[in-house]
Amino acid sequence: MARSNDEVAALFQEYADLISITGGDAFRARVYEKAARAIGGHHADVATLDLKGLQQIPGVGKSIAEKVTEYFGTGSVSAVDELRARIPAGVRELTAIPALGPKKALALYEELGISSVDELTDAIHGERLRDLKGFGPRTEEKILHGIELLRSAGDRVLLDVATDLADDIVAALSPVTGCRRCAYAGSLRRVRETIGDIDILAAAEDSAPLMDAFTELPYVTEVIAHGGTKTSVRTTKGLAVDLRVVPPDSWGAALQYFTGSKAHNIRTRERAVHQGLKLSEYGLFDVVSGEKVVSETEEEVYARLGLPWIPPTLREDRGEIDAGLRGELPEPVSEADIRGDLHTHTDLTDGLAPLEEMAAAAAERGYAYYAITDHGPDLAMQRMTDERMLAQRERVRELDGTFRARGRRGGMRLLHGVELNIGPDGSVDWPGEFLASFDLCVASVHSHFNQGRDEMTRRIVRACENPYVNIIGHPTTRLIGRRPAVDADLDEVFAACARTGTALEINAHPDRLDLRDEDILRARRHGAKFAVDSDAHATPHLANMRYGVGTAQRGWLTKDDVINTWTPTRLLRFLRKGRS
Ligand code: DGT
Ligand code: CA
Ligand code: CA
Ligand code: ZN
Repeated sequence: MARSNDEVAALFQEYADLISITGGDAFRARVYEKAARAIGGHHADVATLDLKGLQQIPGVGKSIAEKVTEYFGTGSVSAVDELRARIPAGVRELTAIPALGPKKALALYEELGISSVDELTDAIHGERLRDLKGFGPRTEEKILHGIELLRSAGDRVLLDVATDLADDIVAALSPVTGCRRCAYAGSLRRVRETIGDIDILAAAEDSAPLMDAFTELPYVTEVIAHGGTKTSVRTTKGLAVDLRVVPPDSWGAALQYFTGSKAHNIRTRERAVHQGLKLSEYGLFDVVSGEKVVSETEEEVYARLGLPWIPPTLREDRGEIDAGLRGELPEPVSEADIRGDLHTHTDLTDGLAPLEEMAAAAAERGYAYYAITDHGPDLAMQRMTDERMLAQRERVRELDGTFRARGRRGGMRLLHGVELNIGPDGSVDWPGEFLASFDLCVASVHSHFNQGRDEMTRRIVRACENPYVNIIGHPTTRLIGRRPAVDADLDEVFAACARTGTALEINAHPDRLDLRDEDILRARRHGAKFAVDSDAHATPHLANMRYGVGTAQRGWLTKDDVINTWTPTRLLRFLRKGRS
């Protein structure tokens, strides 16, 4: 995905927030919010578009297009800067707290002079919010909880932000003179859901040209340390990046070491010690003679320790060493195994692109099948009706098989599905007769997030027991760093999924990654099946699949566990869910 699109999207989102905070026109704020979403989801790099091209993007008029060209011309937008100057940065930080919108943030600043998260915490503990209109004890509790969520995310960034940046850096450093190899390691290579810092590794005889090129990258804002083996910088988004350069014959040992995790490394080092060896980032050495045994490839390092090569996504000390020794490591599902996407939207509801564009982009990815699952009518703001749904179905049937999937014989199969809303009692939008005509139904919780544990458990289990519900969408509804998971007895839900033939979604959106790795491991023990879905609302989102697959790997899933790696015949049998 183009980084410039993300940058401009973030800028307009900020502008929308600033308009709201400064008491500006709510309609105007919404216009910029919409434009931010449309630009973030646009398929072409907005940095390459002229005024006319920009105005082809839905929701982008002349004045917004001009701000985009101003941004790429001068590096900033004066209208945004003006509003920024009127509001202390701390107040904008306040709006990042879940449960605290721009209006409330402004009230706190104007009435109580609060301009930082710390000041807000103090004010709540001092019960100074009580007298403000709209701030009861319940709001206080919610805000404190929101602050906690924000803090637990700490300075970590979401997976897509770090991945985009790391891909760019590797691409920029690889052609540098003398660079023999370059890749990212650390938590990013292990595909953790959030990333503390990016660890780039390069192999070269002489590190100087690489270190210099690294510090000169355009998005580097600060050089924290500049050395011969390691250089650390900070980038525009505040994210820190380490570059380590090792001699080419240490590549494998260094990659193994800096990929981690720390806990996995402690285990591998123990294995080495047992065999009279010492493992470091420079290689595997004989303790007695001090001689280097192996170091060039990761495979060699693991092999000398009596282990098969262990996929980075499994290196968390969750039993991978023992499984490796027993020859029982799973072969993790890979992105190449994925044959289709089973949860996606179009502009019939809250997606940005029409059906034809979404399907064409899916075929471009080489999918054998692809499901359209727009929102059901119970999500009232989407204004879905039976007629609209059936009209979409007709179009899906017409287009079925007409998109040629890249690298495949025959056309891509289009499935017509729906994303149902699991109501507070576990019922869904339509009765069985209507649901029976869909190829598949995803069902998700979109409301009443605060139900008690028993009620929430019963609610989701009841959805599983619905013979037409095939996939539970984003099962815990968490948003990383913003909204906690719902409170439910997940073991009971997982058992119900396994029992009823309902798949659990691994929602690949980097804000969600839901289920998360640990829950996947648990669900797998119950014998449940999974669907790795993008939940795309725009064509570029289809590529988020990689994060879902990484998360599935972290949950030790093989392709047999994931229904959208299956042949169409096997998938369709599963979707019938024992119905006649
Ligand atoms: P992060 O950055 O918090 O998302 O997580 P990591 O895993 O990328 O951690 P980081 O950046 O501190 O270090 C990168 C890798 O380097 C880590 O996964 C394992 C290795 N490493 C770092 N410090 C140590 C250490 O003290 N002992 C061992 N055995 N390995 C270390
Ligand atoms: Ca790291
Ligand atoms: Ca690091
Ligand atoms: Zn959805």
